[in-house]
Amino acid sequence: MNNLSGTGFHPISIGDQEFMPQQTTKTVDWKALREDFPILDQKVHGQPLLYLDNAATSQKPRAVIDALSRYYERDNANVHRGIHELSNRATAAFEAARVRAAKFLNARSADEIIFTRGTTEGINLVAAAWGTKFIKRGDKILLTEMEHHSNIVPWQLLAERTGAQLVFLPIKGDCGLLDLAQLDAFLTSDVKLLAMTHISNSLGTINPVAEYCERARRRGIATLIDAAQSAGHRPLDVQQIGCDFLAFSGHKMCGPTGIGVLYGRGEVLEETPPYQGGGEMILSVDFHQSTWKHAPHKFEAGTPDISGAIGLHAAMVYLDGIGRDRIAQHDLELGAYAFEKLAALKGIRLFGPPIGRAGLVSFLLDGIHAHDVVTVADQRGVALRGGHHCNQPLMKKLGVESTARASFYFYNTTEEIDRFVEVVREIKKFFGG
Ligand code: 7TS
Repeated sequence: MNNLSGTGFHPISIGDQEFMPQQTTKTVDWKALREDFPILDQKVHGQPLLYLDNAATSQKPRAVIDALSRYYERDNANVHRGIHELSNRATAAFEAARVRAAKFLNARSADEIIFTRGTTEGINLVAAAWGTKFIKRGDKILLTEMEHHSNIVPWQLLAERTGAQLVFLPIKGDCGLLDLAQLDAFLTSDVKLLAMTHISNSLGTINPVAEYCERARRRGIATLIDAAQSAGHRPLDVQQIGCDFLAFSGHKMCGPTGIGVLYGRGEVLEETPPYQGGGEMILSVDFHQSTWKHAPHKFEAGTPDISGAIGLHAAMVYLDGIGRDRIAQHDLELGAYAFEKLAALKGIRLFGPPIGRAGLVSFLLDGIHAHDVVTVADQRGVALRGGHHCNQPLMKKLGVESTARASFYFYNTTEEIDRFVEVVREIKKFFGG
């Protein structure tokens, strides 16, 4: 189904079978992989593009772009409805993506995979459907201080509706680590849910989520993992993590925008009511009442993002062709390299852990606004991000309004980080620092 072209490590698909090419070397030629990403080969403001905004969204390899155009050129039809050839093809491809997502997460069944628009919708689905049934007045929802707005605001809305209360696990200073030793004290009997991020998009902290889930589970507390920043960056195994829910976005891991996955443990999904009502999710409809399909279809009302799921399938195959363990190692190396190079500069404040960090760095230059850093960097062809990164409460805790952030993916190289650090040096000079 996915005839992947380009360089690097690619599984070859024949029919719906995947074959991994024999890898003769343990190392990946990261530079060669860049050729799979047409967008990287361009100039911005007269300089070669240096794309360091991968935490916001990643670039797309040819394999994903081709899967999308192939679908629209040959197979486009609505799913689960027709009995004509194109509809059957579209349905088979859409459901094959679900099976592949289950394999990607090591879920027990494809029925545990719900297609969403992304992480944000996945978390909103849990808050609206599961939360409305299971969270009551006086219950507590435990979050952390490093959560993205999409793992705060849905719980605030739920708390407003139900009279529940939000509690936040604190982070320690600029190094941005949680204290696992503190967790037990927070897991009181009124806590019904622990919802936390795997990797912080501002700090680069990697949380040991399996240990958090294990302690919560021992007390009968439900768990949700925000895997927006981790799904495309490291192997994920929902059974090993032991969570009830896990959400991620396709667009941050080489897939298209508009598609994401919510994993829900089978038993939990069965007792969770529907999210939205409409076509596709029902067994039967009468004028005054309806019955629902089983999970996952009861959570997927309306025409889904069919091409998005197909593009996401190609992205998962592509990433596993490289090896998510290798990508994680490359992330660690790039993160450590960038942190060390920046730490050697004077007048810079760095956020997040010095070691064991994800492939991103957040920083502030003394006396220079993060937006000015990003604007000048852009003039030199370097795409950074400046702002609160949808982490306003975290920024408040750190005592800042914003940070500048460089976030890497596997197609970034240490040479690019050298160029980025050189640009940061120039910016300091430009502003008289
Ligand atoms: N959770 C985390 C940890 C994130 O980093 C993001 C997006 C989301 C949830 C939401 O993902 P979405 O795909 O549903 O929007 N983070 C960022 C970022 O750091 N810069 O832009 C978006």
